[in-house]
Amino acid sequence: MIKSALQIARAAYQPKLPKALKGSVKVVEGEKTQSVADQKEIEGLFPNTYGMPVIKFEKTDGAVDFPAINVGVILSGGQAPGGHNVISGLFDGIKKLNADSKLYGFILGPGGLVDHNYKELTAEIIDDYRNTGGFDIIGSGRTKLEKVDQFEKGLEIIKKLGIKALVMIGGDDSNTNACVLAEYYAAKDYGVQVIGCPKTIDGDLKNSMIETSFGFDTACKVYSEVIGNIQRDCKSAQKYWHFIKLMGRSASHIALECALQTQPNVCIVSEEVEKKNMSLDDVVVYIAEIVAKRAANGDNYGTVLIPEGLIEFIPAMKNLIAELNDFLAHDDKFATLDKDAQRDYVIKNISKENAKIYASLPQGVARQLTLDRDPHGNVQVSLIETEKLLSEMVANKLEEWRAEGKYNGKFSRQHHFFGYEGRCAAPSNYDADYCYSLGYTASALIANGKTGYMSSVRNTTAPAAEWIAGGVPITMMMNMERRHGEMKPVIQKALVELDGAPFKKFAASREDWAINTQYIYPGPIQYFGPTEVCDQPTQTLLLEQGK
Ligand code: FBP
Repeated sequence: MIKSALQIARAAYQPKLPKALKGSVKVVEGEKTQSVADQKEIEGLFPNTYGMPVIKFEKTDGAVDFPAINVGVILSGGQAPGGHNVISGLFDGIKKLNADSKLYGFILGPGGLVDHNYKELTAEIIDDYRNTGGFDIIGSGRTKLEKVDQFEKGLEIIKKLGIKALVMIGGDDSNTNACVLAEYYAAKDYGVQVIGCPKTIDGDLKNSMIETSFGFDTACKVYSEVIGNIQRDCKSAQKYWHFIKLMGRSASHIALECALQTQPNVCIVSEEVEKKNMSLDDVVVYIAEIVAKRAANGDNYGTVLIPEGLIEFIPAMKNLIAELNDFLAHDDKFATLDKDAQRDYVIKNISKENAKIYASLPQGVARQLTLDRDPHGNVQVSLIETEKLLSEMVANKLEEWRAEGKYNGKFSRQHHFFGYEGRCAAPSNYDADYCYSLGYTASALIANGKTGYMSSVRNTTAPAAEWIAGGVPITMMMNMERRHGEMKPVIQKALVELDGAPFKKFAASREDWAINTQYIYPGPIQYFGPTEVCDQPTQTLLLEQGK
């Protein structure tokens, strides 16, 4: 591997650990737990892993003799900065227990377990990946581990390699599957433990016990750096409006965090759009009014942040997408028509209400809604260029207002999408420390015989020495939700809370940011330097913790 100068220097960084993990640990058990909702159903589905207590680790004196253990690790779903540090923390943790312990990585995600595709992660390999971004040490994948034959196939290789515990590093769905697997292996008495680790840049896997998912910090810092740079360019030239779409799937945590870090002129929060039952036109009018007000002050420039999942949160668009999914799934004629005929055909064959919305959409977006579909036949919402959709509709609205004499400005547009460039960045100090601690904690959970737990590290806005390491039963985070037409137990996704401190801070400032240019330029992530520059957690976390 050819290494950059930063990679070489950064390899020497020793991630910080909570005080409790620095020597031998003892388990302190809390109260027994319940699932967040649907307690009866979840308890019935997880009789062996339901109701376990939250646990935390405390330092204890004296070394404990521990036999060598073999552990398997899987990276699941989208990349998030810090995954390599979870693995290095886990590696160091099991080696500390016994130098003969071994770590096996399953290749390209959960599929690697089922297909028996693995490699042993030796000290030499681990050292090459410490404090680096990416998941390329073993690769990741989106295969869902949910069927009994997959669990049994996995067990064959687990037995062959003498693996005592599996660590699943993933988002809400992967950790749901980890919990189902833990329950299955416990029910069968196979003697295999399963531990989860909270990963996703989207920031939507969090609750009272999991403060944040790893990768959110670094990804938001990368996006905020570039948004800040664009804002400075924008203010210097004073000639463009920049429409910036941000990754994050459904929840708007990334857009909100970037807004708090950079103070753009506009940031749309999908959860608010849904709550206020806003139409697409309402969103367009909201942005156009800010453009017009700024133009009246001579400011024909600005920035607009748009969360990736917005379209699905606009109730009318949601209905349109649902009808299109259904209509196109049962139609044979659409695919045989040419482009223009396809648009007319859809307009004639869907409900009047939805046809009106469909007809009002720019050609390109209307086309994306009917063409780009996933293997289940659903619209791939993340491929819809919402930033272009909104900017085009705002331009049309402003032209209407110009004709009515209500607007007299210039509106030149630029478009951006920030997503993949943030997912594999070298982890910030926060993520490097947090991930290493999560991995190390996973090793302590394994050593203490736990299964069906998610590794948890809390109090992370305090110095790392004061962080609280422990485990949370995954069943505690579950509720029943309809998936593919069936009620299933799943980890509840955390959306932006409109009565939460981060949104409230944003809502209280946004009018000022809209009209009085108040841009902040966060600059690039710093890995070396003063702690107030290098070790800041996200604004979201600080505000949530009242700091
Ligand atoms: P995870 O939920 O698996 O962490 O993935 C997050 C994410 O980056 C989303 O923000 C985005 O919508 C999606 O993955 C993109 O997926 P893909 O990498 O398959 O294009």
